[in-house]
Amino acid sequence: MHFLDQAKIYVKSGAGGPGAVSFRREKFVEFGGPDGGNGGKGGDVLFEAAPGLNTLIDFRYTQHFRAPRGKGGAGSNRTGAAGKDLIIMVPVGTQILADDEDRTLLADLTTIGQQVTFLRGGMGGRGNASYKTSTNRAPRQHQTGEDGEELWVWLRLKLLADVGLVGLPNAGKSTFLNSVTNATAKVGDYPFTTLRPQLGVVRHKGREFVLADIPGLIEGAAEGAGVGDRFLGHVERTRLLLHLVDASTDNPVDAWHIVRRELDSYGAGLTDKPELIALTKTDLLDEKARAKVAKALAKASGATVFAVSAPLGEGVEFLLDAVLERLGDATVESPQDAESEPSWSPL
Ligand SMILES: Nc1nc2c(ncn2[C@@H]2O[C@H](COP(=O)(O)OP(=O)(O)OP(=O)(O)O)[C@@H](O)[C@H]2O)c(=O)[nH]1
Ligand SMILES: [Mg+2]
Repeated sequence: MHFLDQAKIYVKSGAGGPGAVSFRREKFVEFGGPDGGNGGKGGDVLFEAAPGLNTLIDFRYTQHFRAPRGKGGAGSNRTGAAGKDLIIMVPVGTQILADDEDRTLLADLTTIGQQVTFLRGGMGGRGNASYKTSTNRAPRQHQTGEDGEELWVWLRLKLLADVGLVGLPNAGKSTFLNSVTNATAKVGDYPFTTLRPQLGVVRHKGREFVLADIPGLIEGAAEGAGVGDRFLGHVERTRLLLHLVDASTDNPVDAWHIVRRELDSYGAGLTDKPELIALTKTDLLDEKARAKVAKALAKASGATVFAVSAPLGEGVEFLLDAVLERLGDATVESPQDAESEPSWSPL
């Protein structure tokens, strides 16, 4: 499936319908008079966070969104029908940004079903009946109806996950995602196997959380090297970064530093997030080499260094325990585990 996390669209709310100019003239009715109704209100433009969407790809094909205008008023004091509101469905985690230099945040859709009224439809114009006064019994005044509002905006999808995997290309991020979730991310022994972020749900010890796998970072990613660093937006809102370092590379400490520098260049508080560090591919090293690498990395980072081997499943449980502990109350109870618990019975 195609993935797109940024799109520019045009939105316009409906104009109000014009007010009517009309007079009541009936053969046997003594008193006529103005009876032009008001125009209907134009449709609003709303955004709604829909479940089951995880890309903005649809916006590559449709970029213009216009809510219908209100209908005009009519004789016999009939108000025009309001234009129907236009609801634009977006994935959860979509931000709506202004098309200005700062990309000002206008709206943020973070929960399923959340709706934001973004542009209001124009008010309907007044019909001539509403201008009737004791001195002006036959007004021909009316209004045309207020214009709708229009705007170009950027949609930016920032996936919502609890934990973000970061590391150099080939660090084993996707392999890890696949080993602890139901995801089937592509794995390959070449850099940049992963080109789009992918989410998976980890179920561990009766709790669950969402893990995000993103493309690898290389030196200079902030300046566009490799596939750049824009996809870091997808880990911006995580509570924890899980930094994977390939234990079998020449210099794991360097690898860790490179990624930390790129996280720092990206900004958005990524380096302030709690980080768990784990060496991967420890099956490729003997015990002595493994201990040496872990020690050097612990010294450089000042943190505990975990070690995993995805094919052997070694160290994975222990690492997940640490992730759960760091996430604390942020995890939710796993519904699957809750169901499998035997139900209580007095017998
Ligand atoms: N021996 C061994 N190989 C591993 C382990 N984890 C990953 N690999 C291999 O390392 C290579 C890269 O793994 P990926 O999971 O694709 O790495 P990645 O970090 O997702 O890479 P990019 O998507 O390119 O950034 C693959 O050939 C994997 O089979 C491990 O624990 N042990
Ligand atoms: Mg990958």
